[in-house]
Amino acid sequence: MGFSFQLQANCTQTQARAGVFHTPHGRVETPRFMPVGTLATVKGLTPEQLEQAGSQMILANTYHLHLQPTETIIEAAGGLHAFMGWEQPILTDSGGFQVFSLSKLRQISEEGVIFRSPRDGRKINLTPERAIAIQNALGADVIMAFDECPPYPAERSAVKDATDRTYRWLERCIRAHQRPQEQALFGIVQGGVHLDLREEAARALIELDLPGYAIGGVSVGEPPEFIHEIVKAIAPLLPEAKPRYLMGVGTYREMARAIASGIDLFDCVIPTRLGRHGAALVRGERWNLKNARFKEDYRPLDETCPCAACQRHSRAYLNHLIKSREMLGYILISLHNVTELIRFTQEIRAAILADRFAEEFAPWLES
Ligand code: PRF
Ligand code: ZN
Repeated sequence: MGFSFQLQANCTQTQARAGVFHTPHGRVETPRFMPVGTLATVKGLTPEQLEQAGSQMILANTYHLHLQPTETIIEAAGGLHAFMGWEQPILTDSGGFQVFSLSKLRQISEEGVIFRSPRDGRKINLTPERAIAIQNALGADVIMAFDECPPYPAERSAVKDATDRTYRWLERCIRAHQRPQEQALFGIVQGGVHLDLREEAARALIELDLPGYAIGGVSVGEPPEFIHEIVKAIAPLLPEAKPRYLMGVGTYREMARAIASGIDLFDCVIPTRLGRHGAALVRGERWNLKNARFKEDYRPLDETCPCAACQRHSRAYLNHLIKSREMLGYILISLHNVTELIRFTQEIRAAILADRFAEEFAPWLES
């Protein structure tokens, strides 16, 4: 029952930690990468394959599920877990970020955001109260505050307004939340590239004593050095005994460095997006499987990888499938990519538990 975060080890040379986040649908060992299942499906993968890939918590999106099939349908099915056949932890993003990144014709006010549905042009009003009501109906273990993610670059004054509004919206989210025993509401630190705004936002959020905290508003087009600078300054300010989640980040170097600053959770569409384009993540590199160099390469993609794509098939077979646009090719590469990124964070976790993270991952930690 309920939520708790148990710290298991602290790295002696960095701020990295290993822990276990307990949720009503089971445990999440941290640090850990979470695959993205926007529309209640991690594209191309069955729940069984997700389990084999080592997924513990997966993501879904309020914005997309509200438009289709709607929270009414999902609630009537018994919630997101039952609807999608995934009995392990789920996190839903609030829709704030997706409205800003996906819909044109949006109007932001203190009340919330009005936008046109990209499906049928109908006007939709998303407010902190609506975003929480939808997430309460979806029933994920972790729900996210409704925030405003300012673009990059943006005027400092605009970033300050968005950050302050995000705080006022958070207060409304907390008041609107109907299921705090079953769903943990995480706050989101915004503030763009302005460290003073972010610090102020983090301190105000901490006062609200939420069950977890996220850093949002990064990886929105700014140079990667900004991500590291922001995470290094803000993650250590967040409560040590609560999970820390860096939203929308899932590249090897950015994850390794964020873990070194004390981040526990990540999500990113990269592994499935690349998979759908026939690109595999192999030990930090991206390989386009369409490439003729794989035509007669009968070795597995990565002989150290436990996924079905690597255990049963060859690069030559994957090359053939992708060249023939066979859907199995995209599925196998997505399965490999998700397995690979989760495995990367699992290996980091094992290294932290053995207090060998700084040495073993040194190449990833350099700037
Ligand atoms: N806010 C929310 N979701 C997000 C982000 C954010 O800032 C980002 C930014 N990296 C990804 N997903 N609610
Ligand atoms: Zn593999």
